[in-house]
Formats: sequence, C-alpha cells, structure tokens
Amino acid sequence: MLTLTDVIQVSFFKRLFIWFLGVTLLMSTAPLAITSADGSKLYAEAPPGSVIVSQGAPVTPYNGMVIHDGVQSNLTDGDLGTLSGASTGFIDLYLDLGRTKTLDYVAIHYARHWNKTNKVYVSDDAANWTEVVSGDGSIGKYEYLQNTATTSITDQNVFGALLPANTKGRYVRISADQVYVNIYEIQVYSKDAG
Ligand SMILES: [Ca+2]
Repeated sequence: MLTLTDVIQVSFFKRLFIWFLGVTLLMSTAPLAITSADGSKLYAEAPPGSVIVSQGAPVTPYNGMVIHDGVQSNLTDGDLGTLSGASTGFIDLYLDLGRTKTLDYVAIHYARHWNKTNKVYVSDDAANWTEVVSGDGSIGKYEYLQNTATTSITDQNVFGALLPANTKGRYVRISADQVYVNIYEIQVYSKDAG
C-alpha cells in the first residue's frame, strides 16, 4: 500500500522528470542562429570557450588560384582592414594551423555578396580534403552571417559557419566561385588554443 511519503516522492520524481524533459526540449530547440533587427543577417555564433586559432597562420593559394589583390598574409593578420583576393578569378586557398586541432567555427570577413558555390574543407595533409560546409549564401539554408541587401564590391560582410561536431584538421581551405570577392580576414575557432 502506498504511504503519503511514497506519494510525495513519486510526485517529486515526476516533477523532476517533467522539469528535466522541459529543459532538454528547450535546449534542443533553442535557436543557434541570430537574426538582426532588420532581419537581414542570420548566423550562428562561435561556441562559448572557442577562440581564434588562425591568426598569423600561413595562407597558400590552391588549385591554381591567383592572388591579384593584396597579399595572402593579409587574411590572417588580425586586421579587418587589410585584404587579399582574386579579382576576376575564383577563391581557393588554405590556412595552416600548425597542427591538427578540433575545429568549431569559421568566420570569413569579405566584400561583396557571397553567393554562388562556396565551401569550407579541412585536411591533415593539404592534399586530401574533407568538405565540412557547402552553401550558396541562401538565408536560412546555411548558418551564414550575411547582408544580402548589398552586392557592392566595397561593402564588407561576414560569413559565419558552425562546423560539424568533431571536425578536426590542421589545414582549413575555403573556396568560392564568385568573382570580385575580396577577403579581409579568415578566422578559425577552436577550444584547442595551444
Ligand atoms: Ca586582414
């Protein structure tokens, strides 16, 4: 036979379960994306505790990309005012982080609308690449921060993408088919800052 204490305990655990269920549901549905007040930007933030590990990383043009604008070291110099780009050509280049790390997030500061195909890859040897992000700049389709109101070549913009869980790599490569894209800075985030 159930005593009053049993009933209270059952009730307590039932409430605890419901609370736990509620918190879990809330966390699983909490939006990672943030929309700006004017609705023009949609992006995911770098996870808490994740820091930029790409500053000063050597940048190498890849796959026949030709640097026409600036120098590639401008892409990891920590200065959002210094750029590098391909002018009329495509973007395809990679950063060397020095050793393999677990990577969380990539932010690319650039000018001009980041439409057409653009991708992020990781690699341990700069030869075999794993694609981790692919998109065309569509709002809501990918976790990109963007301002689609402008396509001006001089307006700065930023692309932010959360990487799939357990993404690891020493080299991070980005590619874009769009032409006349200048990039000001590439920021790779990791909790493995050493
Ligand atoms: Ca820069």
